[in-house]
Amino acid sequence: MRQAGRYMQEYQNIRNNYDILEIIKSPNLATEVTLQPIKAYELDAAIIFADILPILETMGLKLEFIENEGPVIHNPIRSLEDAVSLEIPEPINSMEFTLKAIKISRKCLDERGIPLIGFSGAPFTLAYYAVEGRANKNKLKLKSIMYSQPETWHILMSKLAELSGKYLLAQAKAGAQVLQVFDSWAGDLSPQDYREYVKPYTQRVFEIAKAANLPLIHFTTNTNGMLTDIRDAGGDIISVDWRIDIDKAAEILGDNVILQGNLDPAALYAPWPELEKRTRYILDKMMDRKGFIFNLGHGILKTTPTKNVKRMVNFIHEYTSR
Ligand code: 1CP
Repeated sequence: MRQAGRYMQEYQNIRNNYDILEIIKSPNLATEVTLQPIKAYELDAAIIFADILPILETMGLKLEFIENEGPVIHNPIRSLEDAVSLEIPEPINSMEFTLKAIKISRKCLDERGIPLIGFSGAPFTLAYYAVEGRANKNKLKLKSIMYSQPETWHILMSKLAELSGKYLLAQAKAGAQVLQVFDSWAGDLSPQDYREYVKPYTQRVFEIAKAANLPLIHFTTNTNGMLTDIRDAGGDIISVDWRIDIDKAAEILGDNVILQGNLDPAALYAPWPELEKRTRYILDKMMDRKGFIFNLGHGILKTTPTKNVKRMVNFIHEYTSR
């Protein structure tokens, strides 16, 4: 997830000639990058090469990815008027580039029997970028709107929820076979703030996306103190980070959801016996759990040694087919 290709030489080669938005907005390049990890490793699914942030551009926000800094919004949301002025155009038109990339990628993936994951940001994580404008760990601008401008918050979060839900449906229509909702920063909230200010809007996204009749994945990090709230916000599959034992998460979440996770991305830097031990630890605990999806607990890191990725993926296949 995220930066799936960023640690790969094949991706760097393309990035030397294009910036990230150019790749995302070219369906052919986006398809090529989507396929890179599939060609390199025996993975069970592909994720469309896109980002959670371009949808904000369609609402009227000015997005730029700055080298060595990250995403910047040049006209962030700070007032009621700003939130009111946000547009909700039909993603079928406004996100046509990613929808085309999904269509083209599906053709190549079908030959290999590999399913394609589409995705969108959850309202809170999108609001973080829309309001702060640039990275800000404390999220003080975001939280002060949340606490003290209820109308601005409601309008902003409602619009993001509608758009995110519609975008997921558009991706399903274009050919995505699984839909993943990224709420990467939900864990920066207290559980009671999550329930009061965020959960209803995430629920709305899942409610809209349900019409696609596809498996829905709910991804968060740092939310182990509020896993049941995350589960109740929606999703057939709950993604779990490495800050909790996976069997403990399973116990908390109960039998009605599927789990995804939960390797620490840093484990891919460990010598093979250490990486194998950590991989096996998760698999042994989850071997009998229906539908379990082995994954990293967050995005793969930029300097990850690719030989370890390959060895781990092969090991998982061998170990689970015995
Ligand atoms: O080439 C580059 O500049 C690398 C950076 C990069 C990449 C490869 C960004 C910038 N986005 C992406 C693609 C991307 N983003 C995918 C594609 C599919 C894949 O290959 O995995 C996906 C699923 C995302 C999702 C995404 N973008 C999330 C949610 C998941 C997560 O990792 O938490 C978030 C929060 C973003 C925002 C984003 N995009 C890029 C950056 C540097 C950031 C900010 C991250 C941050 O604030 O820490």
